[in-house]
Amino acid sequence: MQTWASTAVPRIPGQPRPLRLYDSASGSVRPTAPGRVARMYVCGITPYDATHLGHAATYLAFDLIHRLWLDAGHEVEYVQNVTDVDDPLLERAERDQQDWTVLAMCETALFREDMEALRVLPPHHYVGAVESIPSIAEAVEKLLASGAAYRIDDPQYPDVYFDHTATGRFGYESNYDEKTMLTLSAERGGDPDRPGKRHPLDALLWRMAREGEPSWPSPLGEGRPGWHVECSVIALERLGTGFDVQGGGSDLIFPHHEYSAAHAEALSGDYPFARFYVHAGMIGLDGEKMSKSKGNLVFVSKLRAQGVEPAALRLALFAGHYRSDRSWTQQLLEQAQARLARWREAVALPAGPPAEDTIARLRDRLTDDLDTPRALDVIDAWASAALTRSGTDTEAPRAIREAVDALLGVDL
Ligand code: 5CA
Ligand code: ZN
Repeated sequence: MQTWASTAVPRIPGQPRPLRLYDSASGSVRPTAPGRVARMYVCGITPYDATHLGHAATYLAFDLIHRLWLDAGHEVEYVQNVTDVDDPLLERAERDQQDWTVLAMCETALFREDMEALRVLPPHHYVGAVESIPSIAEAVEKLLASGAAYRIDDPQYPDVYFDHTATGRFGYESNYDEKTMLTLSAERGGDPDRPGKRHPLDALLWRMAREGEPSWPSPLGEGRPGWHVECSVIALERLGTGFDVQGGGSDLIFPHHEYSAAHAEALSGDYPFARFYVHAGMIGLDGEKMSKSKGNLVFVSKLRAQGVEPAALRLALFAGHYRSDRSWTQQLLEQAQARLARWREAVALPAGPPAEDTIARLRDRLTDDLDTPRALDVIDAWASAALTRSGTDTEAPRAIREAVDALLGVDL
């Protein structure tokens, strides 16, 4: 699929730091240790509605990882998918009497525009589920052949399911107990109670064609793929196993990332699928998670149309830690706009305090599990000092502007 346009990232002086991140599987903050090429997969959107601030916050968190690896001298190979066929998309198209392919195309185009406006560095491979169907069907055949998958006991729809015990490691990514897994599975697109499965935790790999649903011919029989295997196959094909970061929002910890890892590990015989499983907290509005199903959404495109600067959205979302669940408020936006104005005023001065220490501290805080609230404080302190005319370094304003651009993606 077509991706979106990139912005240039300035190189900044000084000593980069290794990036430390919280990994859901080990439950600890550890240093990432990519090779020359850092490899990242971030789960993309299901394009049935416009990009809301929750999506934006999640992709901005992974944009920081991208930028910090670039700063540390790595090349970054970044893959993102688009779930351009799945139940929620088909249900929305049906509700609105719209062609599901047109809905997916329009919402994906709007997402690209929003990401570009937010200066999110684009993935190198932007891959749709539909275009991946032949590879997914091949992978499901392989899982059937190895005994990691089976046909459900249902003569009308003999769908293919994954035996969740196939790798012997199921549960290592989320660390949830079985009761929690069953509850979350029922809430998040799974079907624990479907009759004919060997175990309630076995997950759908291939859904045989139903009347009125899109389907594709395959050696498995006409049908369409399950959700988790889409990401396993797209990631394995582009990045192989043992890549550095698998990412998404915390609602993907289970079931999605648990099954994506299990499917991929059963397919490849290799472990781990990803070295880090990184999850961003949920953005809410008025105390509830912002989600398409609840309809309490604040759209990036609407804010942009109202004249809100994407740079202010970045600063507003970075004012909280990426892992914490947090609420969007008008006040958060106003504080970010004021901060942006202050920073701009400071970097427009002919001189300021030296930038080296500030840049070193900015790196320290960002590489400490993306501690953006404390990173913003560092720039606030420099800006305050500059605005009280306490510095004489004529190079400093440009150096700060470039560091804020490279590491935070904020254009001053
Ligand atoms: N297509 C799948 C992933 S393969 C999917 O979850 N799509 S999505 O459109 O529902 O979500 C896209 C990304 O935004 C996911 O990483 C999801 O975890 C994240 N996300 C969704 N809602 C929120 C929210 N309220 N706050 C933060 N992130 C969110
Ligand atoms: Zn995914």
